[in-house]
Amino acid sequence: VHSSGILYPRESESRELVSLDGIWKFRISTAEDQEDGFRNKWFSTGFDEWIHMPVPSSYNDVTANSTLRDFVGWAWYQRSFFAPKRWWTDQQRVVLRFGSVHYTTVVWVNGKEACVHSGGHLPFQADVTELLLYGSANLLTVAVNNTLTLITVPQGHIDHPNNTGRYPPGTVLYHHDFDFFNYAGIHRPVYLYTTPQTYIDDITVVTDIDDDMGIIKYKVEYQNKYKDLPSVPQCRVFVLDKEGTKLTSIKGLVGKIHIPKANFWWPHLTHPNPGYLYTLEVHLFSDSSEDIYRLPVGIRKVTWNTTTFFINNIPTYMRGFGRHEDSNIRGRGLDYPLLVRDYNLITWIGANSYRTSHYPYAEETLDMADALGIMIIDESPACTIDYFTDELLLKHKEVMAEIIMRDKNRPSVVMWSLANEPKSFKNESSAYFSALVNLTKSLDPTRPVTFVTSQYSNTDKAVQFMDVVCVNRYPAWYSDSGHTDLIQRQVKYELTLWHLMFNKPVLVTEYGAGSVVGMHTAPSSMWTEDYQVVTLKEHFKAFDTLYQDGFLMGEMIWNFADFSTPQDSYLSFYRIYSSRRLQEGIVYSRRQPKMAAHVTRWRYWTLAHKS
Ligand code: GCB
Repeated sequence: VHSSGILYPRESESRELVSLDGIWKFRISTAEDQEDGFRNKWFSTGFDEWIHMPVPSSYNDVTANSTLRDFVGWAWYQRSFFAPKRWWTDQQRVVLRFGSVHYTTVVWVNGKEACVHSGGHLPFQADVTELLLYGSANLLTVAVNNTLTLITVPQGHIDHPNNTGRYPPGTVLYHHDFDFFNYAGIHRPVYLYTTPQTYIDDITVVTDIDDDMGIIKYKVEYQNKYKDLPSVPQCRVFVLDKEGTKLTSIKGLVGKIHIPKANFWWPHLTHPNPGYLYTLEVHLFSDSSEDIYRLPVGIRKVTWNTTTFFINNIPTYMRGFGRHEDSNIRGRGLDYPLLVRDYNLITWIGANSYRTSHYPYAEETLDMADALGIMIIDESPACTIDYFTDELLLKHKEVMAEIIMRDKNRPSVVMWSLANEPKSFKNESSAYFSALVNLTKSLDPTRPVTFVTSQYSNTDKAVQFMDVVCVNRYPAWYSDSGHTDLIQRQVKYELTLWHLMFNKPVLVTEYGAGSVVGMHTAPSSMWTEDYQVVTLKEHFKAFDTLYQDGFLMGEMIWNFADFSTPQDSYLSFYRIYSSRRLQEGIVYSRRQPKMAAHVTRWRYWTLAHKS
């Protein structure tokens, strides 16, 4: 659990920011000797052999080599950089921050260990002030291991088969139960940034509305690098509107600001000006310095009852998707053109929401959701938990604390999802999820908490603790394949049962069918675009009747775009395209629409105009 904040690095009058993204040196450990890099101290000697590797990116798909695509173990990155002398003379604190590295990471600066982190989708940082050489070159080394075990989040399995007739000695078979490729590497931006020695460590904002008044409650936490502050620093906080005009200011590390006739944060297509963001400009004064940090703030209120979800007291129906951070070549690496293209497609289709299935997405990605008014269900990386142990629970709690620390201030984040499709028919899932909900609520009492189930209302042991029922269902695809004629009946029946059983709003977090772009038949048959369209349309009809019953909170198609699946998964023989790319998207991997995107667009814009 973070003992300190993890604010996004932003430059200001008191902070410098240097990007370390680019082409790094890269090599992997040999299959027979996973410890070679540690033993030979690659972190101080440098690499003798290496290839070029882009950062940020997954390393799996950038070469034409299956060894690297399918690699499991320690992979090594290295680069050098300069730290200006003035950072030292100005007594700056220097922090090295990674947006995310998948999964277990060790970082060295000039041969000395700077930090260790485990967990693939969240930021971490280290104070490197004392490790740097100022005014000369510094060597940065990152070792990353993508091995998943029963106590990582997500869980993975490694088999050591002992049948030497079929497998040579030493064979390692790697499996996981989740349905996406386990991309690895330095996935998000790497920054060096500076702060004064007394610095703003964290800001927490909770907003509320009262008639047309916006209310911002804030708390600023500070730290001093040397811990011996002579006096408590002074704090002054300004609120700026979208145009940058200062509206008001207030003194104190903790406070409550009132904005009369405020512009509230609204979702896409519910208001002429969705995603309105104010700026909270925080100034922290100590005896010798001033630190300044600007935080975007959207003023909105999230509430829910047993049937309905509200934004700013208005019933809000979610029209959206499940997604993946996935694309050709770069895998899960952050890519700005792709990011903007995806949002342009999402808003063109008329969606107002998506779930960050099945892990927390990049901060840069959520920044755009904040600014465009896209509601986010922020999901932890706990996909398909199979074995519920105390050790896993501990790690899972740590991950929830890290997600909330990172995303607590985002207006776009309207719900936390603890997990996707855990084996929640098992009795032990009950105590596990009850503990996790309690922790999440204690860290953030303002947002609903859920997890996404694939169970049935009479088999699930954990949905009872959640605020909202989120279910994944595949009628006419995984069950009663080919029978699109059964969809309406089955959807209505099952969703109604869920509501009757738990008396909570119901959100369909996955449904749909796979299709290969350009493949058509009449009548429609599985894997054609026609079949995908029929599947969606039958669901739309079912949702329309349920909508009138009043407990349906929204609909999310699986998936926004085609994504990669591994060849060694239990599902791989269902998967087309050398089992490598799952075709469930309504846009395909080059981010162009399939027929289903046009049909969804028609649906979502119609829904938006109805509400
Ligand atoms: C699910 C999973 C998702 C899969 C999808 C499928 O229920 O949550 O990760 O990709 O089904 O098609 O198997």
